[in-house]
Amino acid sequence: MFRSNRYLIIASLIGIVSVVCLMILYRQIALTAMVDHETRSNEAITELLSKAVRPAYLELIARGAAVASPDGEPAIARLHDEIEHLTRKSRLLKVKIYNPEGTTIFSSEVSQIGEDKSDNEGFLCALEGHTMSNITFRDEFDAFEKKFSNVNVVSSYIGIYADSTAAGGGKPEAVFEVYSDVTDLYRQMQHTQWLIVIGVLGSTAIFYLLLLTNARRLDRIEAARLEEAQRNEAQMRFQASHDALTGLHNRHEFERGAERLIETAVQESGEHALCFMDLDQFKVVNDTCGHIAGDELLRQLSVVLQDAVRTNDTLARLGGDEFGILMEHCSLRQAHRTATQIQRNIQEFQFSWEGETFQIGVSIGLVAIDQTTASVTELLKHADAACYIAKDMGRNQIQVYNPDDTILERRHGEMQWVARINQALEKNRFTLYAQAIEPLGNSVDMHYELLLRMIDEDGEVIPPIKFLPAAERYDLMHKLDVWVVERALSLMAANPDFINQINFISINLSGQSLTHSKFLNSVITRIEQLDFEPEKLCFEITETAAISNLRAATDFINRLKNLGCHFALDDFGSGLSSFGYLKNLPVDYLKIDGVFVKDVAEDPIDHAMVKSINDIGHVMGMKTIAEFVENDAIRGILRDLSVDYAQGYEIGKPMPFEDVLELEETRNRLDLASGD
Ligand SMILES: Nc1nc2c(ncn2[C@@H]2O[C@H](COP(=O)(O)OP(=O)(O)OP(=O)(O)O)[C@@H](O)[C@H]2O)c(=O)[nH]1
Ligand SMILES: [Mg+2]
Repeated sequence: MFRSNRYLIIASLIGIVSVVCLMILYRQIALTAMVDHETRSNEAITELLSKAVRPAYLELIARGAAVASPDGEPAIARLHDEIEHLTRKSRLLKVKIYNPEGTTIFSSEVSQIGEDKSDNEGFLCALEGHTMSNITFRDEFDAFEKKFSNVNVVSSYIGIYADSTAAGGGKPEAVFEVYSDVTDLYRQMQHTQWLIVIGVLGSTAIFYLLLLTNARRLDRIEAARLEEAQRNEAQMRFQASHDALTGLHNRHEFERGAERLIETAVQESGEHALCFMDLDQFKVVNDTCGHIAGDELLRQLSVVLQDAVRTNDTLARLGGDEFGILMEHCSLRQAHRTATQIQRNIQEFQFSWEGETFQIGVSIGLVAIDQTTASVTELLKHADAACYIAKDMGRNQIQVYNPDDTILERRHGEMQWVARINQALEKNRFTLYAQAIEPLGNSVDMHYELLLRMIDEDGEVIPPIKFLPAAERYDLMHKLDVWVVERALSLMAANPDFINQINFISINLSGQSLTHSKFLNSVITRIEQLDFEPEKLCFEITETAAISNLRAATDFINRLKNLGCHFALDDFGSGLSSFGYLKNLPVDYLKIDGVFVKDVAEDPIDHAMVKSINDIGHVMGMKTIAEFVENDAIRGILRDLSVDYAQGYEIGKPMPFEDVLELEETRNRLDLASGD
C-alpha cells in the first residue's frame, strides 16, 4: 500500500471520530437547551396553576398528616379535578405537590400521596428557591386517568411562595413537581440530529471519495515514479558493469570476477583459467567499411562468443577488439579445448557488410588462475603477453602463458623501450639524419630522406631498429611522427639556401598518423605558417601502412598533394603487395624494397622483381627509387633497368643533418672555385 492511501485511512478515522464527538456534543447542547426551555415553560405554567389551586393545596397542607389516606378524600379529589381541568390542554402529564417538610400532599397519581421526599435532591433545590429539572424516558407513564407509553418527560421541582416577590428569599409555602411531555420535541431533536449525522456523513463520504480518487491518482503517479527510479537504477547498475556496445560485461566487472577467482583459488585450492582474445587485423574492417561496420562486427562476434561459453563463465569486452573469458573451475587443458572451439567458431563466422565478406581471426592468450597468481594486474599482464606471442607467431594462434618464453623477454625489453622513448621525447633527445637519394639518369634532382635517431643518456646515437618495434607495438609512432615533422619543417625553414639547391626532402610517416585527422590539419597549418614551398616536401608511407588504412591514406595523400607536397610509397614489393592497390594510391614515387635490390646483380628473380616494379611504376606515371644500393654493380644494373633514383651506402650513408648542410656548403664552395 502506498503512503497517500495510508494517510487517507488515518484521515478517515480522524474524520469519523470527529463526527461522533460532534454528534455527542450537539446532542448534549440540544438536550440542555430543551430542558432549559421546558423548565422555563414549566415554571410559567406552575405559577398560574398554583395561583388557581392555592386555597385547595393550602388546606391540604394545613391538614398535614390527616391526609394519610387519600382514597375517597374529597379535598384531594377536588384538587385532582381542578388540576386536570386546568392542564388538560397543556403538555403537563402529572403534578405533585409537597409541603415544605417534603411530604407529598397531592399527586395526580393518588398512590404516591403521603410519600416523603424531604431528602430528594430536586425538592431540596426547590426549597433553596431554584428549579431543578430532569429529562427521563418512561416506557409506561400514568397521567391522571390516562396511561402513556414510551414518553420523554421533563420533571421540574418548583418552589411556590406566598408572595411571589419573595421568591428565592425565605422558605416556599409548597413545592410543585410537574412532569411535561417532551416526546415530540425530543423526537424532533433526534430527527434533526439524524439529519445532521446523515448530512455530515454524506458530505464526508463525498469528500473522502474525492480524496480517494486523488489519492489513487497520486499513488499511480508515485508508483510510476518509483518504477522509473528503479528502472533507472537498474539501468545505471547495468551500465556500470556492462559494455555499452555489446552488452557483455565490461573490463571493470571482469577484473572484479578475476579477483574473486584468485581469492577462491587460494582458499579452495581451485584451478581456473583466463582466456584473453584480440581480433586479428580488425582495423581492416574499420578502414574499409567504417567504424559502424566495425561496431556491428563486434556485436555479432559477441553473440558467437556467448554461445561458446558456459553459463558460469564470465565473458567480457575488455576494450577495442579485446575480449576476455574467466573460466571457473577449469583446467588449462580444458580451457585450451574451449579456446580452440572459440577460434573455430570465429573462423567459421563470416561477417558481411555492403557486399563485402570478411573472415575474422583471433589471437588467444591463456593463463591459469591458481594459488601462485599474485594479482589481477599481473594476471592480465601475463594474458596480454601470451596473446602478444600468439600474434607474433603469425596470428590466429592460441598461446598458453609460460614465464620462461624468450619472446616474453623480448616483450619485456620492448616495454622498457617504451619508457625510454617517452623520456627521450620529453627531453628532446632525438635527432634527424639525412641520406642522399641520387638520380641515376641525366637528371640533377638530388634529394634527401630524413631518418630518426635517438640519443641516449650518454650521448650515444641509437639506431631506429632498436626503438621502432616498441614504438610501433605500443602506439608511439604517432608521437614520433609529430616530433619528426615539426623538427624537419623547422630545419627546412631555417636553411632556405640548402633547400633551394635540392629537389626535396623526404619524411617518413607511420600508418598511425595517416588516420589522425588532427595530425593532417596540424601539418597543413605548419606548412602555411613557415611559408616555404610545399613542393620541397615529400612524405614516405610504407605500402603496408597505406594498404591497411587505404581510405585514410588516400584522403591524407590527396589533401597534401593538393597543397603541392609529393608522396612516395616506401618498401614496395615486400608487404601485402598487390599492384591492384597501387591504382588507388596517387603517389609520385615508388621505392623498390631493398630486399630485391641488394641481390639484384646475382639473383634473376630479384632482377625480374625490380624490373617489373619499375615498369609498373613508370606505366602509372611514377618515378622509381631503389633502396639498398650498396655497390657500383647494383647501380649499373639499376641504371640499365631505367630506375630513376638510387639510395644506399654506395650513394651516401645517413649522416647528421647538420653534416649534410656543411658538406653541401663545401661542395658548393668547391664548385664555385672550380668554376672560377
Ligand atoms: N569499430 C570500432 N573500432 C574500435 C573500437 N574500439 C577500438 N577500435 C579499433 O580497433 C582497432 C584495434 O586495434 P588492434 O587490435 O591494435 O589492431 P588490429 O587491426 O586488430 O591488429 P592486430 O590486433 O595486431 O591483429 C583499432 O583500430 C581501434 O581504432 C570500437 O568500439 N569500435
Ligand atoms: Mg586486434
